Amino acid sequence: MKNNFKAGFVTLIGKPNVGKSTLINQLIGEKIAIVSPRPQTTRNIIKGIVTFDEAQVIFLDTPGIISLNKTRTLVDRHIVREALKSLEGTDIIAIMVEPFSIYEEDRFVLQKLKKLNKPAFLIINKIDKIKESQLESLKKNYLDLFLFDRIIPVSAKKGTNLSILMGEIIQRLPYHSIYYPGDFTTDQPERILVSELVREQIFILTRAEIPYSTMVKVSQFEEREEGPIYIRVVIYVEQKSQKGILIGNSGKMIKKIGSLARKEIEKRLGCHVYLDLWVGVKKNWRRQKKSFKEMGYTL
Ligand SMILES: Nc1nc2c(ncn2[C@@H]2O[C@H](COP(=O)(O)OP(=O)(O)OP(=O)(O)O)[C@@H](O)[C@H]2O)c(=O)[nH]1
Ligand SMILES: [Mg+2]
Repeated sequence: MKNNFKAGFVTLIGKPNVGKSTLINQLIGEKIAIVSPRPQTTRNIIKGIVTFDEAQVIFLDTPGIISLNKTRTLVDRHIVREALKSLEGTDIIAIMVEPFSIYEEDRFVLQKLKKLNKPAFLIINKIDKIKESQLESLKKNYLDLFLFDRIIPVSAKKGTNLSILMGEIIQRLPYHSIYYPGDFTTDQPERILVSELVREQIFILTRAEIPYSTMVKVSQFEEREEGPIYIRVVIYVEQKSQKGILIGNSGKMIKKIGSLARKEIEKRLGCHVYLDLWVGVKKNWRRQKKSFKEMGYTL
């Protein structure tokens, strides 16, 4: 390894639904983080790793930030606190925003940033949805609020300006030896990837409180000598009434979740999978402290 190698951590933070996970997937070139049109899809901090000849960038995808007094449950509050904490140990902070307006949550994140003395990038995402002329005033308004190192407009979905973004990040990284083996793309074990891909379909297909009330766990993962991998997944909801909704009329909803999730899981694992979905009730898990650990947070 050359001794002018650069390596470091970049935390991607911002309000829910701005496209953080979409960007991470694009930059890594693999789907490691789930994406949905609903806010607060991401629940855990996920590492996405890209390695070049001269640098390694470790991206941290974080759950969307809302101000703490707007969080509705203990679990929501914990998730936001953890996301904010992840700003401390990182080399570069990248705030992602939408190009339409400056929202209350964006200001809340900026306030937190002011307390940390770190290089900060502003990533304006979804520029495919606005006219270029609208960008200049938005950039100026953001610069009035904070002295960003760089402001980079992108479209994570369309891939616009992503190589420019990556170049700027590498330029700003410290000299450091490599952290992870070059072929690593994420720190998530297969079981977690699988449960996340099931959760993604729930976020896409169900409504109202259902996606937020579900916790997904892989209870069995068996590679057999012949035939597909057997994966048993339990989806927990908070109330008995939600169980019926998730299963749907004659099991229609759960079948749909299962077949779409299976396709994504097979793509990710590169082999055939038998996906066995079960639904259980964990009463009011979002209001209990013991849920943090079950969701993968260390206390
Ligand atoms: N038009 C457009 N839509 C985008 C772009 N990037 C992401 N989206 C969409 O925005 C929605 C939210 O994307 P996510 O990547 O899940 O957003 P997130 O910031 O990770 O959201 P949380 O995990 O809830 O904080 C999805 O429907 C994406 O398809 C973009 O560049 N242009
Ligand atoms: Mg996300």
